[in-house]
Amino acid sequence: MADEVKLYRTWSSPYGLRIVWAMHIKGIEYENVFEDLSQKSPQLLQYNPVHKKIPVLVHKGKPICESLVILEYIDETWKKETTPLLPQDPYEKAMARFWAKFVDDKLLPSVWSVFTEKGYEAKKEALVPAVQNLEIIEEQLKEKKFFGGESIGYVDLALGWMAYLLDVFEETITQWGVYPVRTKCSPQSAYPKGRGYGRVCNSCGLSWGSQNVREDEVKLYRTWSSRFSLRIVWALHIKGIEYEAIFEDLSHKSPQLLQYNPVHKKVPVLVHQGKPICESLVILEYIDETWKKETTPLLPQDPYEKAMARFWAKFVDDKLLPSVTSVFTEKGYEAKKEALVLAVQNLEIIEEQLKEKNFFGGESIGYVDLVLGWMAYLLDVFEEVIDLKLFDANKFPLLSGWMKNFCDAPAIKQHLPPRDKLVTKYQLLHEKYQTTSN
Ligand SMILES: N[C@@H](CCC(=O)N[C@@H](CS)C(=O)NCC(=O)O)C(=O)O
Repeated sequence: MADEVKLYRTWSSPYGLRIVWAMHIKGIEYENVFEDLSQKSPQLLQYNPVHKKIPVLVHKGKPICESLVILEYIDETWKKETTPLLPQDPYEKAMARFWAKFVDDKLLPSVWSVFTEKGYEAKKEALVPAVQNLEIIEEQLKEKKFFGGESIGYVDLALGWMAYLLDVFEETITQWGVYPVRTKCSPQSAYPKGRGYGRVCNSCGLSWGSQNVREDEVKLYRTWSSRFSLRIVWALHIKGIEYEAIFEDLSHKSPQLLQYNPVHKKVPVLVHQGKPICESLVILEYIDETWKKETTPLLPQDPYEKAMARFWAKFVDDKLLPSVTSVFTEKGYEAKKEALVLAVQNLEIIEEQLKEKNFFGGESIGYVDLVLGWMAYLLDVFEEVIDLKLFDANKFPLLSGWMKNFCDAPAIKQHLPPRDKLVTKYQLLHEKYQTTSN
């Protein structure tokens, strides 16, 4: 059937359940294909060769992997079915993406580690960050029934595992008591609803930034070398958006940075019309959705192509970047060589995606190109500093061509950090990694 929808999942996977719930909310008919993860089916391996994980949604014969990516695909593909899962306003949408990412990157791993840690003391210790993360997410529910407002939305689905699994965990690990969740004020609680600029926290009266923000004001908190910040610099220049750059010293973070990004305390932060957006992938989508007419969109318009771009950007941040970074951070030649194996495997995977294309975005630089941009100017800096060949241009002809094309593009070329300064910075960092004990 042309419109066929299949969901590869297990009966209990919380990631799979996100999709089940979304499909039922939207009223979409689909077939469940239950996997035994100790004996993955050839179909699963074929549909998700990169991660080999469920859930996979197969729509019209085409697979979509990664639950957060699938949720957005569902929302964009079946638009008319119900209230959208994600808000329509670009800022509210960015907030939803930020919190779903927080759930997956911080909250879920911290709660899970309480479950996996051995013994009472270790569990109690692991509980500290878990409770901190719960406090942070508690804040987001103020005056709301659901994270999505009146109805279940994207963040509710992302967090759904907590609603039925916490007390199962508690019962399993009998030491884990019920912890009262304190409430305290944070910038997020002072975020405006909708598009107003008066940001005052309802519970403590803390006012948030100036009330008289210029309509179009754009500020970027960054450092001169941050790989994540450069993604935003490039995107703003591609779109031709005027902005003010605020350079941070990460060893002495400014009160503004801490105020704007209290959760991660990291750059980049984009502040638009006085409202902060954090996390580079979230910021890139925000820029694309806010300044639509400026140029070719950074993300494709077709929901499936868009899901693919999100999948590959996530792959870069979750797999490729950490694997390349670990070659840099590992101590000694042998350990580096070992780390290189995984990095090269990931490079092979990404090389495949460039077949018959100049850029990941097609004819012009797009979302995935910006996310992968660090590779184009940093790999040979790493090679020089660690004195080890990371990247063989003959083995990766497409990536090698892409790196050149990317760095030659005017919006990028004019906004690359000076190479000698990078070498000095990474030399110092490398020395530190090689000499400090873990
Ligand atoms: N996932 C974040 C990562 C941002 C990040 O790691 N930024 C670094 C600079 S490259 C930072 O601000 N580090 C400060 C710290 O960790 O305290 C994003 O994509 O924006």
